[in-house]
Amino acid sequence: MATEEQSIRTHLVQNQEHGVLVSAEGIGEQARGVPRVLITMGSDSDLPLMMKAVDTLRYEFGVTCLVQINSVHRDLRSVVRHIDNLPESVQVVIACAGGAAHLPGNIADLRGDLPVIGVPRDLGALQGIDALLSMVQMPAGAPVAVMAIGEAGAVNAAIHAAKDLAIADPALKVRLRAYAEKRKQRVADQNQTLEQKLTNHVR
Ligand code: RP5
Repeated sequence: MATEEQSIRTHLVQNQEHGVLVSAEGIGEQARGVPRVLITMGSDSDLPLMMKAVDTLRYEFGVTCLVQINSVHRDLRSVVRHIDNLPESVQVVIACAGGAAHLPGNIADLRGDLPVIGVPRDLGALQGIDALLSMVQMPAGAPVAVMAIGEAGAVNAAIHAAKDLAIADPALKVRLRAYAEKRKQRVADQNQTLEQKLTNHVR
């Protein structure tokens, strides 16, 4: 296993065409582990949004990712090459795009063996409605699990990917439960300060 991990890492670090490795420890050579999730997007203009998914996976769940730009409208052939040659360790794909967002659906067709989660970007005249509908209306046979438009979608894509991995990873299940507990705590905290907020309210 150590040798297999080493060969995946060496391949990725030496060949940026295959994406950039990201983990809680760092980026590229500083990253640790093998990538379990591919986070891909049509343009690096999608990156600020998709950092929500990257950071949720690496910091909340300790999942190492491969991050890669793939444009089906600007360089379709390289998308096919990349997606056909993903490291074996990648078990889930998160794909973001805005506008006529064909990337997740195309990946779902190319990789019948991997779950694909789509994140529609809030962009342009239609503010993500176009991307949402492009992703969600897949024909039977090539499903894309489509998240909400924008930031909530990017975070939820990471949680969904962690849940997919947790099916065969009890330690990840523990981290998912801890994450859910933190959300509950937020409600309890808000109730604690509620009386003060009501008192401060000026009519
Ligand atoms: C899509 O077009 C990308 O995913 C991005 O959301 C959008 C705009 O791309 P840029 O023009 O900013 O590169 O394919």
